[in-house]
Amino acid sequence: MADAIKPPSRNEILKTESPSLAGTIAATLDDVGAEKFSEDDNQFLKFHGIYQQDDRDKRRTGREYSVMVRTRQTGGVVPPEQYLVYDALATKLANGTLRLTTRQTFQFHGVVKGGLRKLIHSINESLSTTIATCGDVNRNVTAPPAPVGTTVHESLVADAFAVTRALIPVATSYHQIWIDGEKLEQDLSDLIAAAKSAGENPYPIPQGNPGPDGTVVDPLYGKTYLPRKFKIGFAVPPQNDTDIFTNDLGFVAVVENGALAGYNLLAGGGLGSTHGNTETFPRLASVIGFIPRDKVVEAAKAVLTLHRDFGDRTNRRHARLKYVLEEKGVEWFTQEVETRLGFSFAPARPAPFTFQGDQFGWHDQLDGKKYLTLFVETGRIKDVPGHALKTALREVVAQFHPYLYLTPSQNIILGDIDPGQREAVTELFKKHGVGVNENLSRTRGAGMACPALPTCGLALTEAERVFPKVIDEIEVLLAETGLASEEISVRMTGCPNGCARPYMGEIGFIGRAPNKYNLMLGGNHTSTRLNQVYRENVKLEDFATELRPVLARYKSERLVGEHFGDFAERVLLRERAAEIAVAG
Ligand code: SRM
Ligand code: SF4
Repeated sequence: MADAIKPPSRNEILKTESPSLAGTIAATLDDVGAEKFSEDDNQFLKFHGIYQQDDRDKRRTGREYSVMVRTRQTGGVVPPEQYLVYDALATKLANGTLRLTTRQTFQFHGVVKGGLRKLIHSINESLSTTIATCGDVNRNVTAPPAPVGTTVHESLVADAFAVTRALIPVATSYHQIWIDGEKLEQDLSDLIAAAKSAGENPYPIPQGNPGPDGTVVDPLYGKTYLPRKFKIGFAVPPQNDTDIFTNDLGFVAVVENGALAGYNLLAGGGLGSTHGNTETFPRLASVIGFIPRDKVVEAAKAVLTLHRDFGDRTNRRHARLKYVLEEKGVEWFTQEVETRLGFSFAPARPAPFTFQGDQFGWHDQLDGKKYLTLFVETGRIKDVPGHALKTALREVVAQFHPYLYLTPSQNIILGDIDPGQREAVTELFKKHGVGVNENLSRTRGAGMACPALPTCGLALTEAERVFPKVIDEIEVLLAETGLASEEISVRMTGCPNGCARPYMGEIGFIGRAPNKYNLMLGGNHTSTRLNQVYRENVKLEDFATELRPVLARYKSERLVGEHFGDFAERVLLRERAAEIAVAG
C-alpha cells in the first residue's frame, strides 16, 4: 500500500502533533507586532475557516498580509438579521465587499489580523460559524436554494442541516480562540442582538471529551481528520443547480407520490487538477445506489469515514475521495460502504436532470409569498458608482426582512416577500441603480468566475476581474451571429483547481499562465458532462478570434434544439481529436 512506503505529507504530521488544531494561532493573535501567521499555523487556520493571503497586486513593493474568512451557510440559507451583521462586518473589518461563493457561503476578504477575533466572534454570535468551512473536513453542504415551499424541498433542506450537524468536528480550540471571552463591538451589538433573537445556532460545535492525556480527539474524524477536503451536495431533479456530480458525495432526491422517498447516492466527484500532472484529473461522481431518506446521515458518515481510512495521506494532490473510487473501483467502494452501513443499496431510481442554473426574476412560493432571484456578477456584493448593490441589499433587507438564500452560481435569492411589497422592493433596488434582471442576457446570467487575483495565492492569472469584459465580448459575438437569446454557460478560473467549476461549462476558460487560458468546450446544459480542451494557451485578447468561427458554425450547423455544448461535443471536439490524431 502506498502509505506503507511513502512518508506522510507535512499536513499529516501537523495534524498528528496538534489534533486540537490550535497551533500557535492564539499567541500570534495576541502579538500585535506579528504581521502574519506561520506556515504551520496557516494549515491549522483553514480548519477554522481562515486563509492567510497577501495582496498580489502589491507584491513588487513587499507583502501586505490579510486573511480571507469563509462562513457556513447550509443550502445557502441566511436569516435577514444575520445578513445585516455580515454587511456591517464587511464594511468595518474587511475590504467592504461580501463575496458569494460557488458553494453558497460568504467570504470576507482583506481582514486584518487585529480584527479577526471580532469578526469570527460576531459571525458566531449571529448564529453561524466558520468552523470547518476549509481544511480536511466536510465543507459547506450545498442544496437547492429556491424557497419554493414544497414539502420535498423543506425535507431535503432539513436533511442537509442534519448531515451538516453530524459532520461538524469537535473543536475545543475554536471555542478557546474565537468565542470565549471576546468583547463585542459596541456599535454592532444591536444588530447582533437582533440576529440572536432568531433562536438557536443551527451549527452547534461539539466540545468532545478529553482522553486520559487531556487531549480531545474527534470521535468521527480521529486524530488526523480526513486526508483532504470533503464536499457534500443535495439536488432535486430536474434542476441540477448544485452541480451535483462535482461533489465527493451527492444526494439526488427521489420523489415518489409527491414525497421525498430517499436519495440516489453519488460518490467520487471532484474537479481539481494540476497542469501537466496526469495523476490528477477532474472526475464526475459515480452513481452508487438508492438509500431511504432516514439513512442519509449514516450514509454520509459511512462515505466520509471511508475517505478517512482509504484516502492517500502521502500526496495531497492525490488525496481526494475521487482517486479512491477511480483506483479501487465502484464495486469495491459500494461493498465497503455497505459493510459500514450494515445494509445494501437498492438500485438507483430514475431521477433525470433537464437544466442547471438559476431562474432569475420574481417567482411565486407555494404559501402565496414571492421570491426574487437576483444576479450578482461574479458573486461580488459591493457598491460602485451607479450600481450600489451592497447598499441596496442592506436597505431592502432592513426594510422588508426577506430570508436570503445564496445560490451555487454565486447569485442571491430574497424570499418570503409579500406580493404587495414586490413593487417597493423593485423600486428600492432601482433607486441604487440595481435592475431586477430586466436586461440581463441569459449567457451573462449563467456565467461564473473564481476570485483569482489579487487575493488567491494559487492564481496563475486573472478571472473575476476580467470576466465581465469577457462576457461583454461574448455578448457582442452572440449578437453578431444571431444567437443573442441563447444561454451558453461560460465559466472561468485563474488556475486548474476548478473553483468556479469551469470543467462543467459549455465554454470554460482555465488559467495556465499570466494572460493565458485553456479554452474548454463541450460541457452540457444539465451539467452532467465534463468539457475538454479545445485550444491551449489562448490569450485574453484572442478569445473573440477563437470563438467567432465556432459560434458561427453552431448557428449554421446545429441540429434542431441542440445546445451549444452538445454541438461542440458532437462536431468541434471530434474534429479537434481527428486533427490531433493526424498530427501524430
Ligand atoms: Fe476553491 C482552493 C476559492 C469552490 C477546488 N479555493 C481555494 C482557495 C482557498 C485558494 C487557496 O487554497 O489558497 C481559493 C480562495 C480564493 C480567494 O481569494 O477567495 C478558493 N473555492 C473558492 C471559491 C470562493 C470560488 C468562488 O468563486 O466562489 C469557492 C468557495 C466554496 C465554499 O464556499 O466553500 C470554491 N473550490 C471550489 C470548488 C467548487 C465546488 O466545491 O463546488 C472546487 C472544485 C470542486 C472540488 O473540490 O474538486 C474547488 N479550491 C479547489 C482546489 C482544488 C482541490 C483539489 O482537489 O485539487 C483548491 C486548492 C487546494 O485545495 O489545494 C482550492
Ligand atoms: Fe484560486 Fe485557482 Fe480557485 Fe481560482 S480556481 S480561486 S485561481 S485556487
